Amino acid sequence: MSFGPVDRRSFLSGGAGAFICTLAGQKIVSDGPEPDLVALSGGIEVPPKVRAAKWRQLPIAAEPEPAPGGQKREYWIVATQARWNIVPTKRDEMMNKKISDKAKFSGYFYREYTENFGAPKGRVSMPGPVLEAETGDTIVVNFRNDLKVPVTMHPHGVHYTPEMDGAYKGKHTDPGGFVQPGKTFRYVWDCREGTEGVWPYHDHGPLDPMPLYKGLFGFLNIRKKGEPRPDVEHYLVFHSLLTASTGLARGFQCINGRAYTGNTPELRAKVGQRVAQYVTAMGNDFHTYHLHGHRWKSAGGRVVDNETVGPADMLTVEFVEDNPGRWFYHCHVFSHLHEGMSGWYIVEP
Ligand SMILES: [Cu+2]
Repeated sequence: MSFGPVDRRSFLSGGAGAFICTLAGQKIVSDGPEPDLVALSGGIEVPPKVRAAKWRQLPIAAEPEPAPGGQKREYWIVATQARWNIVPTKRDEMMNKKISDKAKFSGYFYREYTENFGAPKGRVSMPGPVLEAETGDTIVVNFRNDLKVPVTMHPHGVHYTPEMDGAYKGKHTDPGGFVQPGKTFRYVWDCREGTEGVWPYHDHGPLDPMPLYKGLFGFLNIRKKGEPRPDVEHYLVFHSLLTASTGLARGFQCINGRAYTGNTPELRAKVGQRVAQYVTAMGNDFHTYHLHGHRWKSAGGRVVDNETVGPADMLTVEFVEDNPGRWFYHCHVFSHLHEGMSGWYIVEP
């Protein structure tokens, strides 16, 4: 375990040995041992408003109402722990080689359930479910914490009151910023005019950022009311699974929790389709999103085929598909690319 400052080499190589955070007095480095988050959370004082909350009398704060013509989009989300395989095929199809490193760990996930937490909808996924709404709607998230540590859901982009921020704020923390194991909190977010776009959501509880490094992140997609959907949408998170968050012998550079071509999402589209790709980053690093055989207009209006995306930034790549074939998408930071950050994009004629 190293405690040195972040040097240029370690920063550029994906944060080997880099400082991540200090939690309950313990310094955590990216390639250090996995800290015991349950023990660490025991060393964090439960904030006064959290202790005093009447959890059974929800909602705790006043809920915003949808605008006229809008609706409540209600979700049931559970934070849960599950085994996750970073390299299920044990191969890298880009370099056509075997990846024999151990790659299974215990991840944290946002998992969607049917109404009233009836049953899980599908398998766990990294990122968590895409929460969709239109401008004028509200998003209601009934959030249950099945983990052994306090976590939250913190949204970007939408409008919310401080009670609905889902952020730990020391002694000023509201109940939604410290959802203890076994508790349920109802977040309500206002998707008013001006909040349209694709945004990340993620844990922002007292152990932040460690739960994010184990998989607690997802996407919000707020569409402008009445605006047509693209034909195909791809959601990508560029992030690292560090030894400090997996307990594995090495770190992996991941897209949606998987590393190496053949394991990362296999994106698909057909010629003529309107494609939208939403790319964000979660972690210590900046990444560059590169897509072979294609180009798009950056926010500044320049035509690009490679674009930088920083932590919690959102890159929207839009184009009409015109080039059939088997293509790569990948991060163009070379060490990231060769530690797993690449995938297939398959275009049918
Ligand atoms: Cu990268």
